[in-house]
Amino acid sequence: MSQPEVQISRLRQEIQNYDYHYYVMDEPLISDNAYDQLMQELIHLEKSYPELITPDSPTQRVGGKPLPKFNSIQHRQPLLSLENAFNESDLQEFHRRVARIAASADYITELKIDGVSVALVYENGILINAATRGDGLTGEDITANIRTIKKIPLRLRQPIPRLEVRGEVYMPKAEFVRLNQEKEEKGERIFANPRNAAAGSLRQLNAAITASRALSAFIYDILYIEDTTINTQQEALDFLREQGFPVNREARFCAEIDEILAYCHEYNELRHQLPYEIDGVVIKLNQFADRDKLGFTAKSPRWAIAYKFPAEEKETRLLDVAVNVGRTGIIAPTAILEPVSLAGTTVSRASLHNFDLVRDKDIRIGDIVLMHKAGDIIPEVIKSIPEKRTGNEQIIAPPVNCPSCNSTVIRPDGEVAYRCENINCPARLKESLVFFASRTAMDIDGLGPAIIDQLVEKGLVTKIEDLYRLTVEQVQTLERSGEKSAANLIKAINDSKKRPLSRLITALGIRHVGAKTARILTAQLTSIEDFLSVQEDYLTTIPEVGAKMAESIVSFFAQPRNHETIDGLIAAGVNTAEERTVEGEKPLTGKTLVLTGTLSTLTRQEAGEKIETLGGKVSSSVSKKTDYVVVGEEPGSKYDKAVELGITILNEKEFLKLIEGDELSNAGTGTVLLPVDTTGKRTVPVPAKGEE
Ligand code: 0OX
Repeated sequence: MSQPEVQISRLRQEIQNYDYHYYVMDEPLISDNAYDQLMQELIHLEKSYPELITPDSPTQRVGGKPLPKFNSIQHRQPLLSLENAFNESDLQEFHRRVARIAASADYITELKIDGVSVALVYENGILINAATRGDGLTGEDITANIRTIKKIPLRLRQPIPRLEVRGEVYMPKAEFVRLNQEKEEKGERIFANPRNAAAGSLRQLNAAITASRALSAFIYDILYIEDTTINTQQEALDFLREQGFPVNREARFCAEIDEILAYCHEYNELRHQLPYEIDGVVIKLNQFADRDKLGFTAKSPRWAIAYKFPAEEKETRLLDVAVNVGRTGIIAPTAILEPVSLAGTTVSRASLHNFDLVRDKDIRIGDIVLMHKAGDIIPEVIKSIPEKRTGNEQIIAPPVNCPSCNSTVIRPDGEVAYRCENINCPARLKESLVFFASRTAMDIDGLGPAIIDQLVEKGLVTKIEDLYRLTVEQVQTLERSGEKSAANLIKAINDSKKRPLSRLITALGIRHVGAKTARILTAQLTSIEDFLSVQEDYLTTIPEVGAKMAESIVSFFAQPRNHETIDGLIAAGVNTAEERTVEGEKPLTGKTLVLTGTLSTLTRQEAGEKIETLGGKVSSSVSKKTDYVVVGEEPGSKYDKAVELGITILNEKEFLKLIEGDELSNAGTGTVLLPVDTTGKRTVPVPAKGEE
C-alpha cells in the first residue's frame, strides 16, 4: 500500500473504532472536537486522493444526487409480521401454545421500538443494500438514506461473507420535538408522531434531507448468515453487538411467564422515561431449534408475539383557546384544558398547531376532546367528540387582526401558519426578549417572562437594545420588584454585555441558527462586522452550514431593522467580537500532538480536551508535521514512528507540566527532544501568563 493508502486506512479504522465505542458501547473515547479533527483529516486526504474513496469510508454518509424514484428490492428472506397480544391472558395463551411444543420455553423480551422496519445486507462486511420492509417480501431501496444514519455501521467489525439483518429505524423523542418545532416555525405541516417522522425522513429521494434529521436505529434480528452457527436470540443479539450494530440494552432473558408479565408492566411504566418511543414488548422464544419446531402461520412466526401497550388517551374538556404570537410572528392556537393526567404528567394546555388543523378536526370551545401525547411528550388533541356536544360550543376562527398589536394578519402562500408581520408587535418583542435573555443566549439572570411582560407593557422596552438603557429606578417601578432585586437585574443585564459573540449571535434569533451553529460560525466570523458583510458563498464553505442556513443568515443581516438593533447594542457597549486566539498566545497554538498508550491520570478524552483548550490539535498519526508525541503505558507503533522521525517525545509527567503551564526545561527525567521551529532552533512553547 502507498503512504496515503496506509494513512487513509488507519484513519478509517480509528474512526470506526471510535464510532463503535460511541454508538454501540455508549462509552465515547475522545472529545467531539478530537473526533471532528480526525474526520477532517480523512476528508482532506480523500480530497487529495479521490481514487482512494470507498463506499464504506465514514466520510461517505451523505449521498450524492437525489434519486428520481425508489427502486424495489426483493427480500431474500421474508420480513415477518407479529401477532398481537393486548392483555395478560393473550400472553398466557401464547405461552401455553409454545410450551406444548418447545423443549425449553424460555424467552427474550425486547422493547417494541415504534419506528420503521428495515432490512440491511452486508457483503464481505460492507453495507451494500438497505430496504424498507414493504409488504414483507418486497421493499423500497433506501440504501442512500440508511447510509446517513451514523449508528448503522457501513462496515462490520469482521468481513463476514454475507449477512442480512433486520431492525427498526426510529426518531428519538427529542429530535421529533426539535423537527416539529422547526417545521412549525417555518409554517409547515408537522409530523403526527416519531414513527411518521422516521418514515417521512427515510422516504426522501434526497438523502441530504435524511441526513439533516437525527435518525437512529436498533438491530434485533439476523435474517441470513453464512458459516456461523447461532443457536439462540441471546447469541444473535450478542453477535450483532460484536459486529458493531446498535442493539437495544433493555432486552431480557425470561424463563417464566411471570417474568414476561413483569417486564411488560415495568416498561409500560418506564416508557415515558426512555429517549425513544416504544409501543409494546416483543416476546421471542430464545432457542432457534424450538422456533423451527413451532414454525409459522401464514403471516407470522408462532414463536414470537407483540404485546401492545394500552393506548394512553384520555378525554377532557376544552375550556378555551388562547391565541399566541411567537417571536417570528406566527399566530398559533393553544388549547386550555380541564387538567387531566396523561402519560405521567398533568396536562392543562396543548398546542393546537394551526387553524387549519382546528378546522379539519372540527374542534370547538366547550368540546369534550380526546387527548394523547405525540412522541410520548407533546400533549395533543386527537379529536373532538361531537356526540357529547350540548349545543353551546363555539367555533374557533383564525384571527383577522393580531391579538397583540391589531395589525392585519396574513397567511403566506404555501404555509399553514397565520403571521403578524409587524416587527414592532409587542407580543413578538416579548418573545424575542425572553429568547434573548435565555440561558443558551445572553443568560440574563432574573429576566424572565413576568418581568419582560411588564417592561414591554409599561413602554420601558420597545426594542431589544432598550434593555441596556434600563435604570434601577425604572425597574423598581415594576410589580414585586424591590431596590435590591432591581439592582441585581440591572447588574445581570450589564454583565451580559461581556458575553462572547457566539451568544449574541444565538440571542438574535436568526432562523436555523442555534447555539451550536453560532459557535461554529464565530470560530470563523469573529466580529459582528464580519457577519454584516458575509456572503452566502463563503458561509457554505463552513462545515455544517448548508444553503438554507446561509441564506437565512445573510438575509437577517441585510435587514435595516436588524442593523438598528446591532448599532444599538454596540452603542450600549455589548461585546460584538469573539475573543481571538492570537497566534502563539496560547501555549499549544499551532502545535500538533499525538497520543499513544494509556495515561495514568487522564483519559484520552480529557487529554484531548486539555490540548484543544490550549490551542493545540490532536492527530491520530505521527508525521513530520507532528510536534509532540505523548507516550503513556504500553505505547503503540506511533512511538516507534516518533523515534524514527525524531519527533519530541513527552512522557506523562512532562506532558502534564506542559499543559499545566510549567516550562518544559523543568520537566522530569525523561529524554526530551525539543521540536525544531522554523528558524531551526530547538524551542519549547512558553505558556502565556495567566493562561490555564
Ligand atoms: C421492534 C421489533 C420488531 C423478528 C422476528 C419476528 C418479528 N419493533 O422493536 N420486530 C421484532 O422481531 C421480528 N423485534 C422487535 N424488537
